[in-house]
Amino acid sequence: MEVNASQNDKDYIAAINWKKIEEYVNNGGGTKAPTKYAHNVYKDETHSATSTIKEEVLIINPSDVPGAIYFMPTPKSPHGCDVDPSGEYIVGSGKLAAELTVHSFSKMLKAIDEKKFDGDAYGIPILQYEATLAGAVKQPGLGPLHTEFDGKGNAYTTFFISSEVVKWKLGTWEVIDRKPVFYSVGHLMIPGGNSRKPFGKYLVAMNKITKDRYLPTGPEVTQSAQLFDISGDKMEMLLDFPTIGEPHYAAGIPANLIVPKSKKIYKLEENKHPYATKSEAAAKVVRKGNEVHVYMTMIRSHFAPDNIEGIQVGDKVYFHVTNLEQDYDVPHGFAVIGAQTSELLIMPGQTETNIWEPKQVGVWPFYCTDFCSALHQEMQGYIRVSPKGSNVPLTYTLDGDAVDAE
Ligand SMILES: [Cu+2]
Repeated sequence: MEVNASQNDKDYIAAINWKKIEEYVNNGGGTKAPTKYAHNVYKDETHSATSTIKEEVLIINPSDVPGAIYFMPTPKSPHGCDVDPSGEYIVGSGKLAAELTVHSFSKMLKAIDEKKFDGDAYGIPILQYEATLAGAVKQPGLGPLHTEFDGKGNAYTTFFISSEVVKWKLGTWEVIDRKPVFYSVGHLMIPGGNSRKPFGKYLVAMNKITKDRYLPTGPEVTQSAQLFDISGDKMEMLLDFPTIGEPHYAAGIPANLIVPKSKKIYKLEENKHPYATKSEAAAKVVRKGNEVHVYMTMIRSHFAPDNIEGIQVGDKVYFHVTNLEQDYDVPHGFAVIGAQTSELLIMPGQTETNIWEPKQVGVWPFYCTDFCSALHQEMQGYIRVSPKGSNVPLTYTLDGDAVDAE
């Protein structure tokens, strides 16, 4: 696919007028095709998601919607396609091109208006190359991939092959600065750098290949990122650090936009999870055929109930666990030895459910998996699993007192 993608002198950037497509759909356009996909919706108040399986999808053939899509020819396998904060410049990084091609939004609209076409592809009109061209950055580097902007008229493009970030000026297309990175940079991130109002003080280069930079800890070594100060004319590297992966189109914003909106706890009185247990006194164990529902609470540093008997091999045990803490940064974890599901990490005021199907007779511990207090290691309980058909009654302890199950 890559070979086919890179063999032409020019490929296309597609300009899509989604409003035309919306209008077409609202007027009954498109064809429905059978499919199967899950539509998942998470609800904050129940701390859980519902899945609806949808069996139909609407398909739009763009050549049926006049004016919806135009192709802009762009040299040599464009990779990134980034629009500057003003909305005027569209940077198409031809991975194999000697120049960095920049299209003009206003020239594109004019070319559409004047029907400056150069044939079509797949029924989509191709705009004349010269008619949309804003300019080109000459010999910027090798292998341009992605561009972000500082909001002060400058663009920063990553070059995968020559391993560098290049700063250049919008409109004059001159290269202002270049800094080597270690190595093979893909995406980059300026906080707000792909928005209309960048916070253009810092830039993070995300590098795919590190080779000799860090300890050889396995067949794959860690990837790397580099933080630059871009407030001056020249970029200055502040920090070079190992990282995992190269997040695609990572975005950043100043911390003060996040801090006041950060969630501290889930309020217990707002918890509408159908299996929530809002006090230790309400904790209980209920059998329904071979299903056992354990309504459990957790608070520093114990579970309620904490000792359960009368579970049988072949039962399906649902632990509906509510964290009763109403204090910031006090999650508790829940795991059972022998469970084949993953553990739970439950935030203050939240309810989550874990399913356990005991396969063997014995006494099985369950325990908190998130260090919560000096007594964290003591935050545990036990479940006695009896053979299938056993007459051991279903009982449990609450605060040391034995209780018979419902
Ligand atoms: Cu805990």
